[in-house]
Amino acid sequence: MGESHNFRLLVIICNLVVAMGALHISVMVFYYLRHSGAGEYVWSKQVPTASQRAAFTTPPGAEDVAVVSANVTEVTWILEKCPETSPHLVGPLRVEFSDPVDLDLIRQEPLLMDGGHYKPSECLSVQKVALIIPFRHREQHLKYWLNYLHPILQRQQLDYGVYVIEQDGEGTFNRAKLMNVGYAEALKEYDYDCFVFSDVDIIPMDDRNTYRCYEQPRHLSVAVDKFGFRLPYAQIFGGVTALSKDQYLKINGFSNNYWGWGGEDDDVSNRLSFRGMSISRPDVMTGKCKMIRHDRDKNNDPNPQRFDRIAHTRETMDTDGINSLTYSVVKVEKDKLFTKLTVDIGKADTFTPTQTHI
Ligand code: UDH
Ligand code: MN
Repeated sequence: MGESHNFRLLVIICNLVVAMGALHISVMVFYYLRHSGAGEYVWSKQVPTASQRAAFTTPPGAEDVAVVSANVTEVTWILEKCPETSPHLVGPLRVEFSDPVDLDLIRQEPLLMDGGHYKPSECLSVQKVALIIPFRHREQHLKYWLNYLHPILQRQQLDYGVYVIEQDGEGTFNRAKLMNVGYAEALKEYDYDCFVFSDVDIIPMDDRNTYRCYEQPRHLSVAVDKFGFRLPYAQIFGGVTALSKDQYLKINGFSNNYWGWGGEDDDVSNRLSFRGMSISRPDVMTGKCKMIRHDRDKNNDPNPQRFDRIAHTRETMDTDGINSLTYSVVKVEKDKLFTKLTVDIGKADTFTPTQTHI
């Protein structure tokens, strides 16, 4: 009698322990989900359906939510779209080029993937942004760019990839053609819907200047220290700009024919107005930027043809652009902080393509 009483007591205690364990786990799961960033979750034991999976690959904007499945646990939840304004922004930033740079510190960000790719885990980015940097012999500038921009882009909750497009050889530099190459190569890797083209030496001084695309093509570097923190002229579209895939294709990308310094940015500005688009900009406080001081580069002297070329954008833009781009990739380097493509873009007029794109 006493023994069976003890046994029943033991069973009750065991059940209690199991019940408390279960309660503990449920509470932990509940709080884990509550605090992992997204607001609302649907908890289910099912793997996603085909249409739910399709929702995940649908371009941002087309769907309100995407379904992400964790295969291991077969748990499905709904990850909400990132908010219009990221809660991580801090506003004005200290940008000093005399400060030491420690890129290994930047490389430690756990969500950063090889090739300079990142996407937030807490929400679904509204756009997939490729950052394209035309480049040659500016190693020190690139270090500053990476040091400042990665943390900013992460605070902006962007799904992004960094592409450094290096012109091979010592021929005359062609900034706009390198940007076309960046567009084409980035799209081979990922379904980007927004392209931010940035000089390697321009750093934003406020993280509210979001490096994404807008209703109209965006000029982001509106108040550069070099120009006294104001726009030098109304139609300027150089430095840092953002175009959605649609906006870029509407203007047939950029001209491939501006060799040497100058004019290619005004040509883009012409293309935009000929296709009925306008330039959008942040306000001058948000749009403050610093440019690293530098001398004129070798093999990038002012292009004497530039005035003549920008006078003829309307006639040339349909046949000179992404639809006529030729180049070949000479080398690919994957760093944790960027993908660097060294490309042969030929030289003015006499180029014989070894690879044709589009
Ligand atoms: N770029 C390179 N390597 C080059 C030339 C240009 O990487 O040899 C890229 C780089 O991303 C740079 C961008 O092209 O930021 C634009 O070139 P830039 O910086 O020369 O253009 P900017 O408008 O004109 O700064 C500077 C003219 C030099 C003025 C010198 C007087 N102090
Ligand atoms: Mn510069």
